[in-house]
Amino acid sequence: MAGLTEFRRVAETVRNWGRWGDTDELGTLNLITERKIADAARLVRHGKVFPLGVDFGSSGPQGAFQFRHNPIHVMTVDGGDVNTLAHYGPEWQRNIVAQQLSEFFVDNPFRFNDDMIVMPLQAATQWDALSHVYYDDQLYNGFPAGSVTSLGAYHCGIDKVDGKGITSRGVLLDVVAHRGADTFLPLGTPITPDELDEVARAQRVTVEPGDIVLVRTGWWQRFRQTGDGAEPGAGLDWRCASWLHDHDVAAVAADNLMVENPVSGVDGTYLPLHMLCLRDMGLMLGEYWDLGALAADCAADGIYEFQLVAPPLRVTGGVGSPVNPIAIK
Ligand code: UVW
Repeated sequence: MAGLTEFRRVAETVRNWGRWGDTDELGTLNLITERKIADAARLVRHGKVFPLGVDFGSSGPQGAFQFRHNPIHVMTVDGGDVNTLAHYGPEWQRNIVAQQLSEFFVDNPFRFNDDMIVMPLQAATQWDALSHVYYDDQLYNGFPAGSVTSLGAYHCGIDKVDGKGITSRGVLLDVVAHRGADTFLPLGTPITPDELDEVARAQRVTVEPGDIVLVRTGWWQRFRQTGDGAEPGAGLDWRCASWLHDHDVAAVAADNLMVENPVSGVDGTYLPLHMLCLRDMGLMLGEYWDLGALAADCAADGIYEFQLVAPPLRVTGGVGSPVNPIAIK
């Protein structure tokens, strides 16, 4: 097991601070050029669409940790209110909303339904913004960690990446299929840089600068069977940060809860890959992406590259965002 000294040595080698200027907040999304986006669009040959987002609902993967819960979805108005608010609201409720609704519904055929959702931005399929994780009191590009306040992320928030789309060439690396595992990689053997190269070679696909790499571990399919959101499965070893850096990857996403291996490979710290990717490289992580249907199609036609379109919500100062990514072949 490596120690913090080794971790800090690797951090020096992958750090992209200043690479795109001192005020940059896009990080490796800068590697997605206009040419890259146009080339990615040409990968669409059949018009096959694969939504990679999971359901945002009460049976999602959260619950194991007290600081994250599944989305709470509440109706705030429904057309059935005509039977209550319109007839009883004004008499017994002082609530101005009820009065307004009753005015809508009385002597009027128009009906409507409204709802709201309360949830952590990290509840289900998501992007981690560059401000999600930091160490030594600094965010990506040296911005002070203190610039994330109770008002949100002043630097490196998810709203800062809006100009990039996010869209590029996507490449699927189906590690679970490559290992010949049944449906899921249990915790034990993390995915190494060499293994990523092996999978790419076996799938006859090359990872190129500006790509968004999707890594399939089978975790999401396993969760669908067991409902156990706390089950750890194998993820990327922390040294994959160097692989992502060497290949000039723009972003990486996986079908599991944290992209990286839940057991830290660095003694004395938790989530070293998060720290290297988000804070040192400026490389966003995507979690809980459902890669099952896409993987089946890639296995069938042998084509593991596609156009990927995955824009985050413009949550002002958000340190992450829900997303429903779309792969198109
Ligand atoms: C943390 O890094 C704390 O969470 P996540 O795995 O959701 O990015």
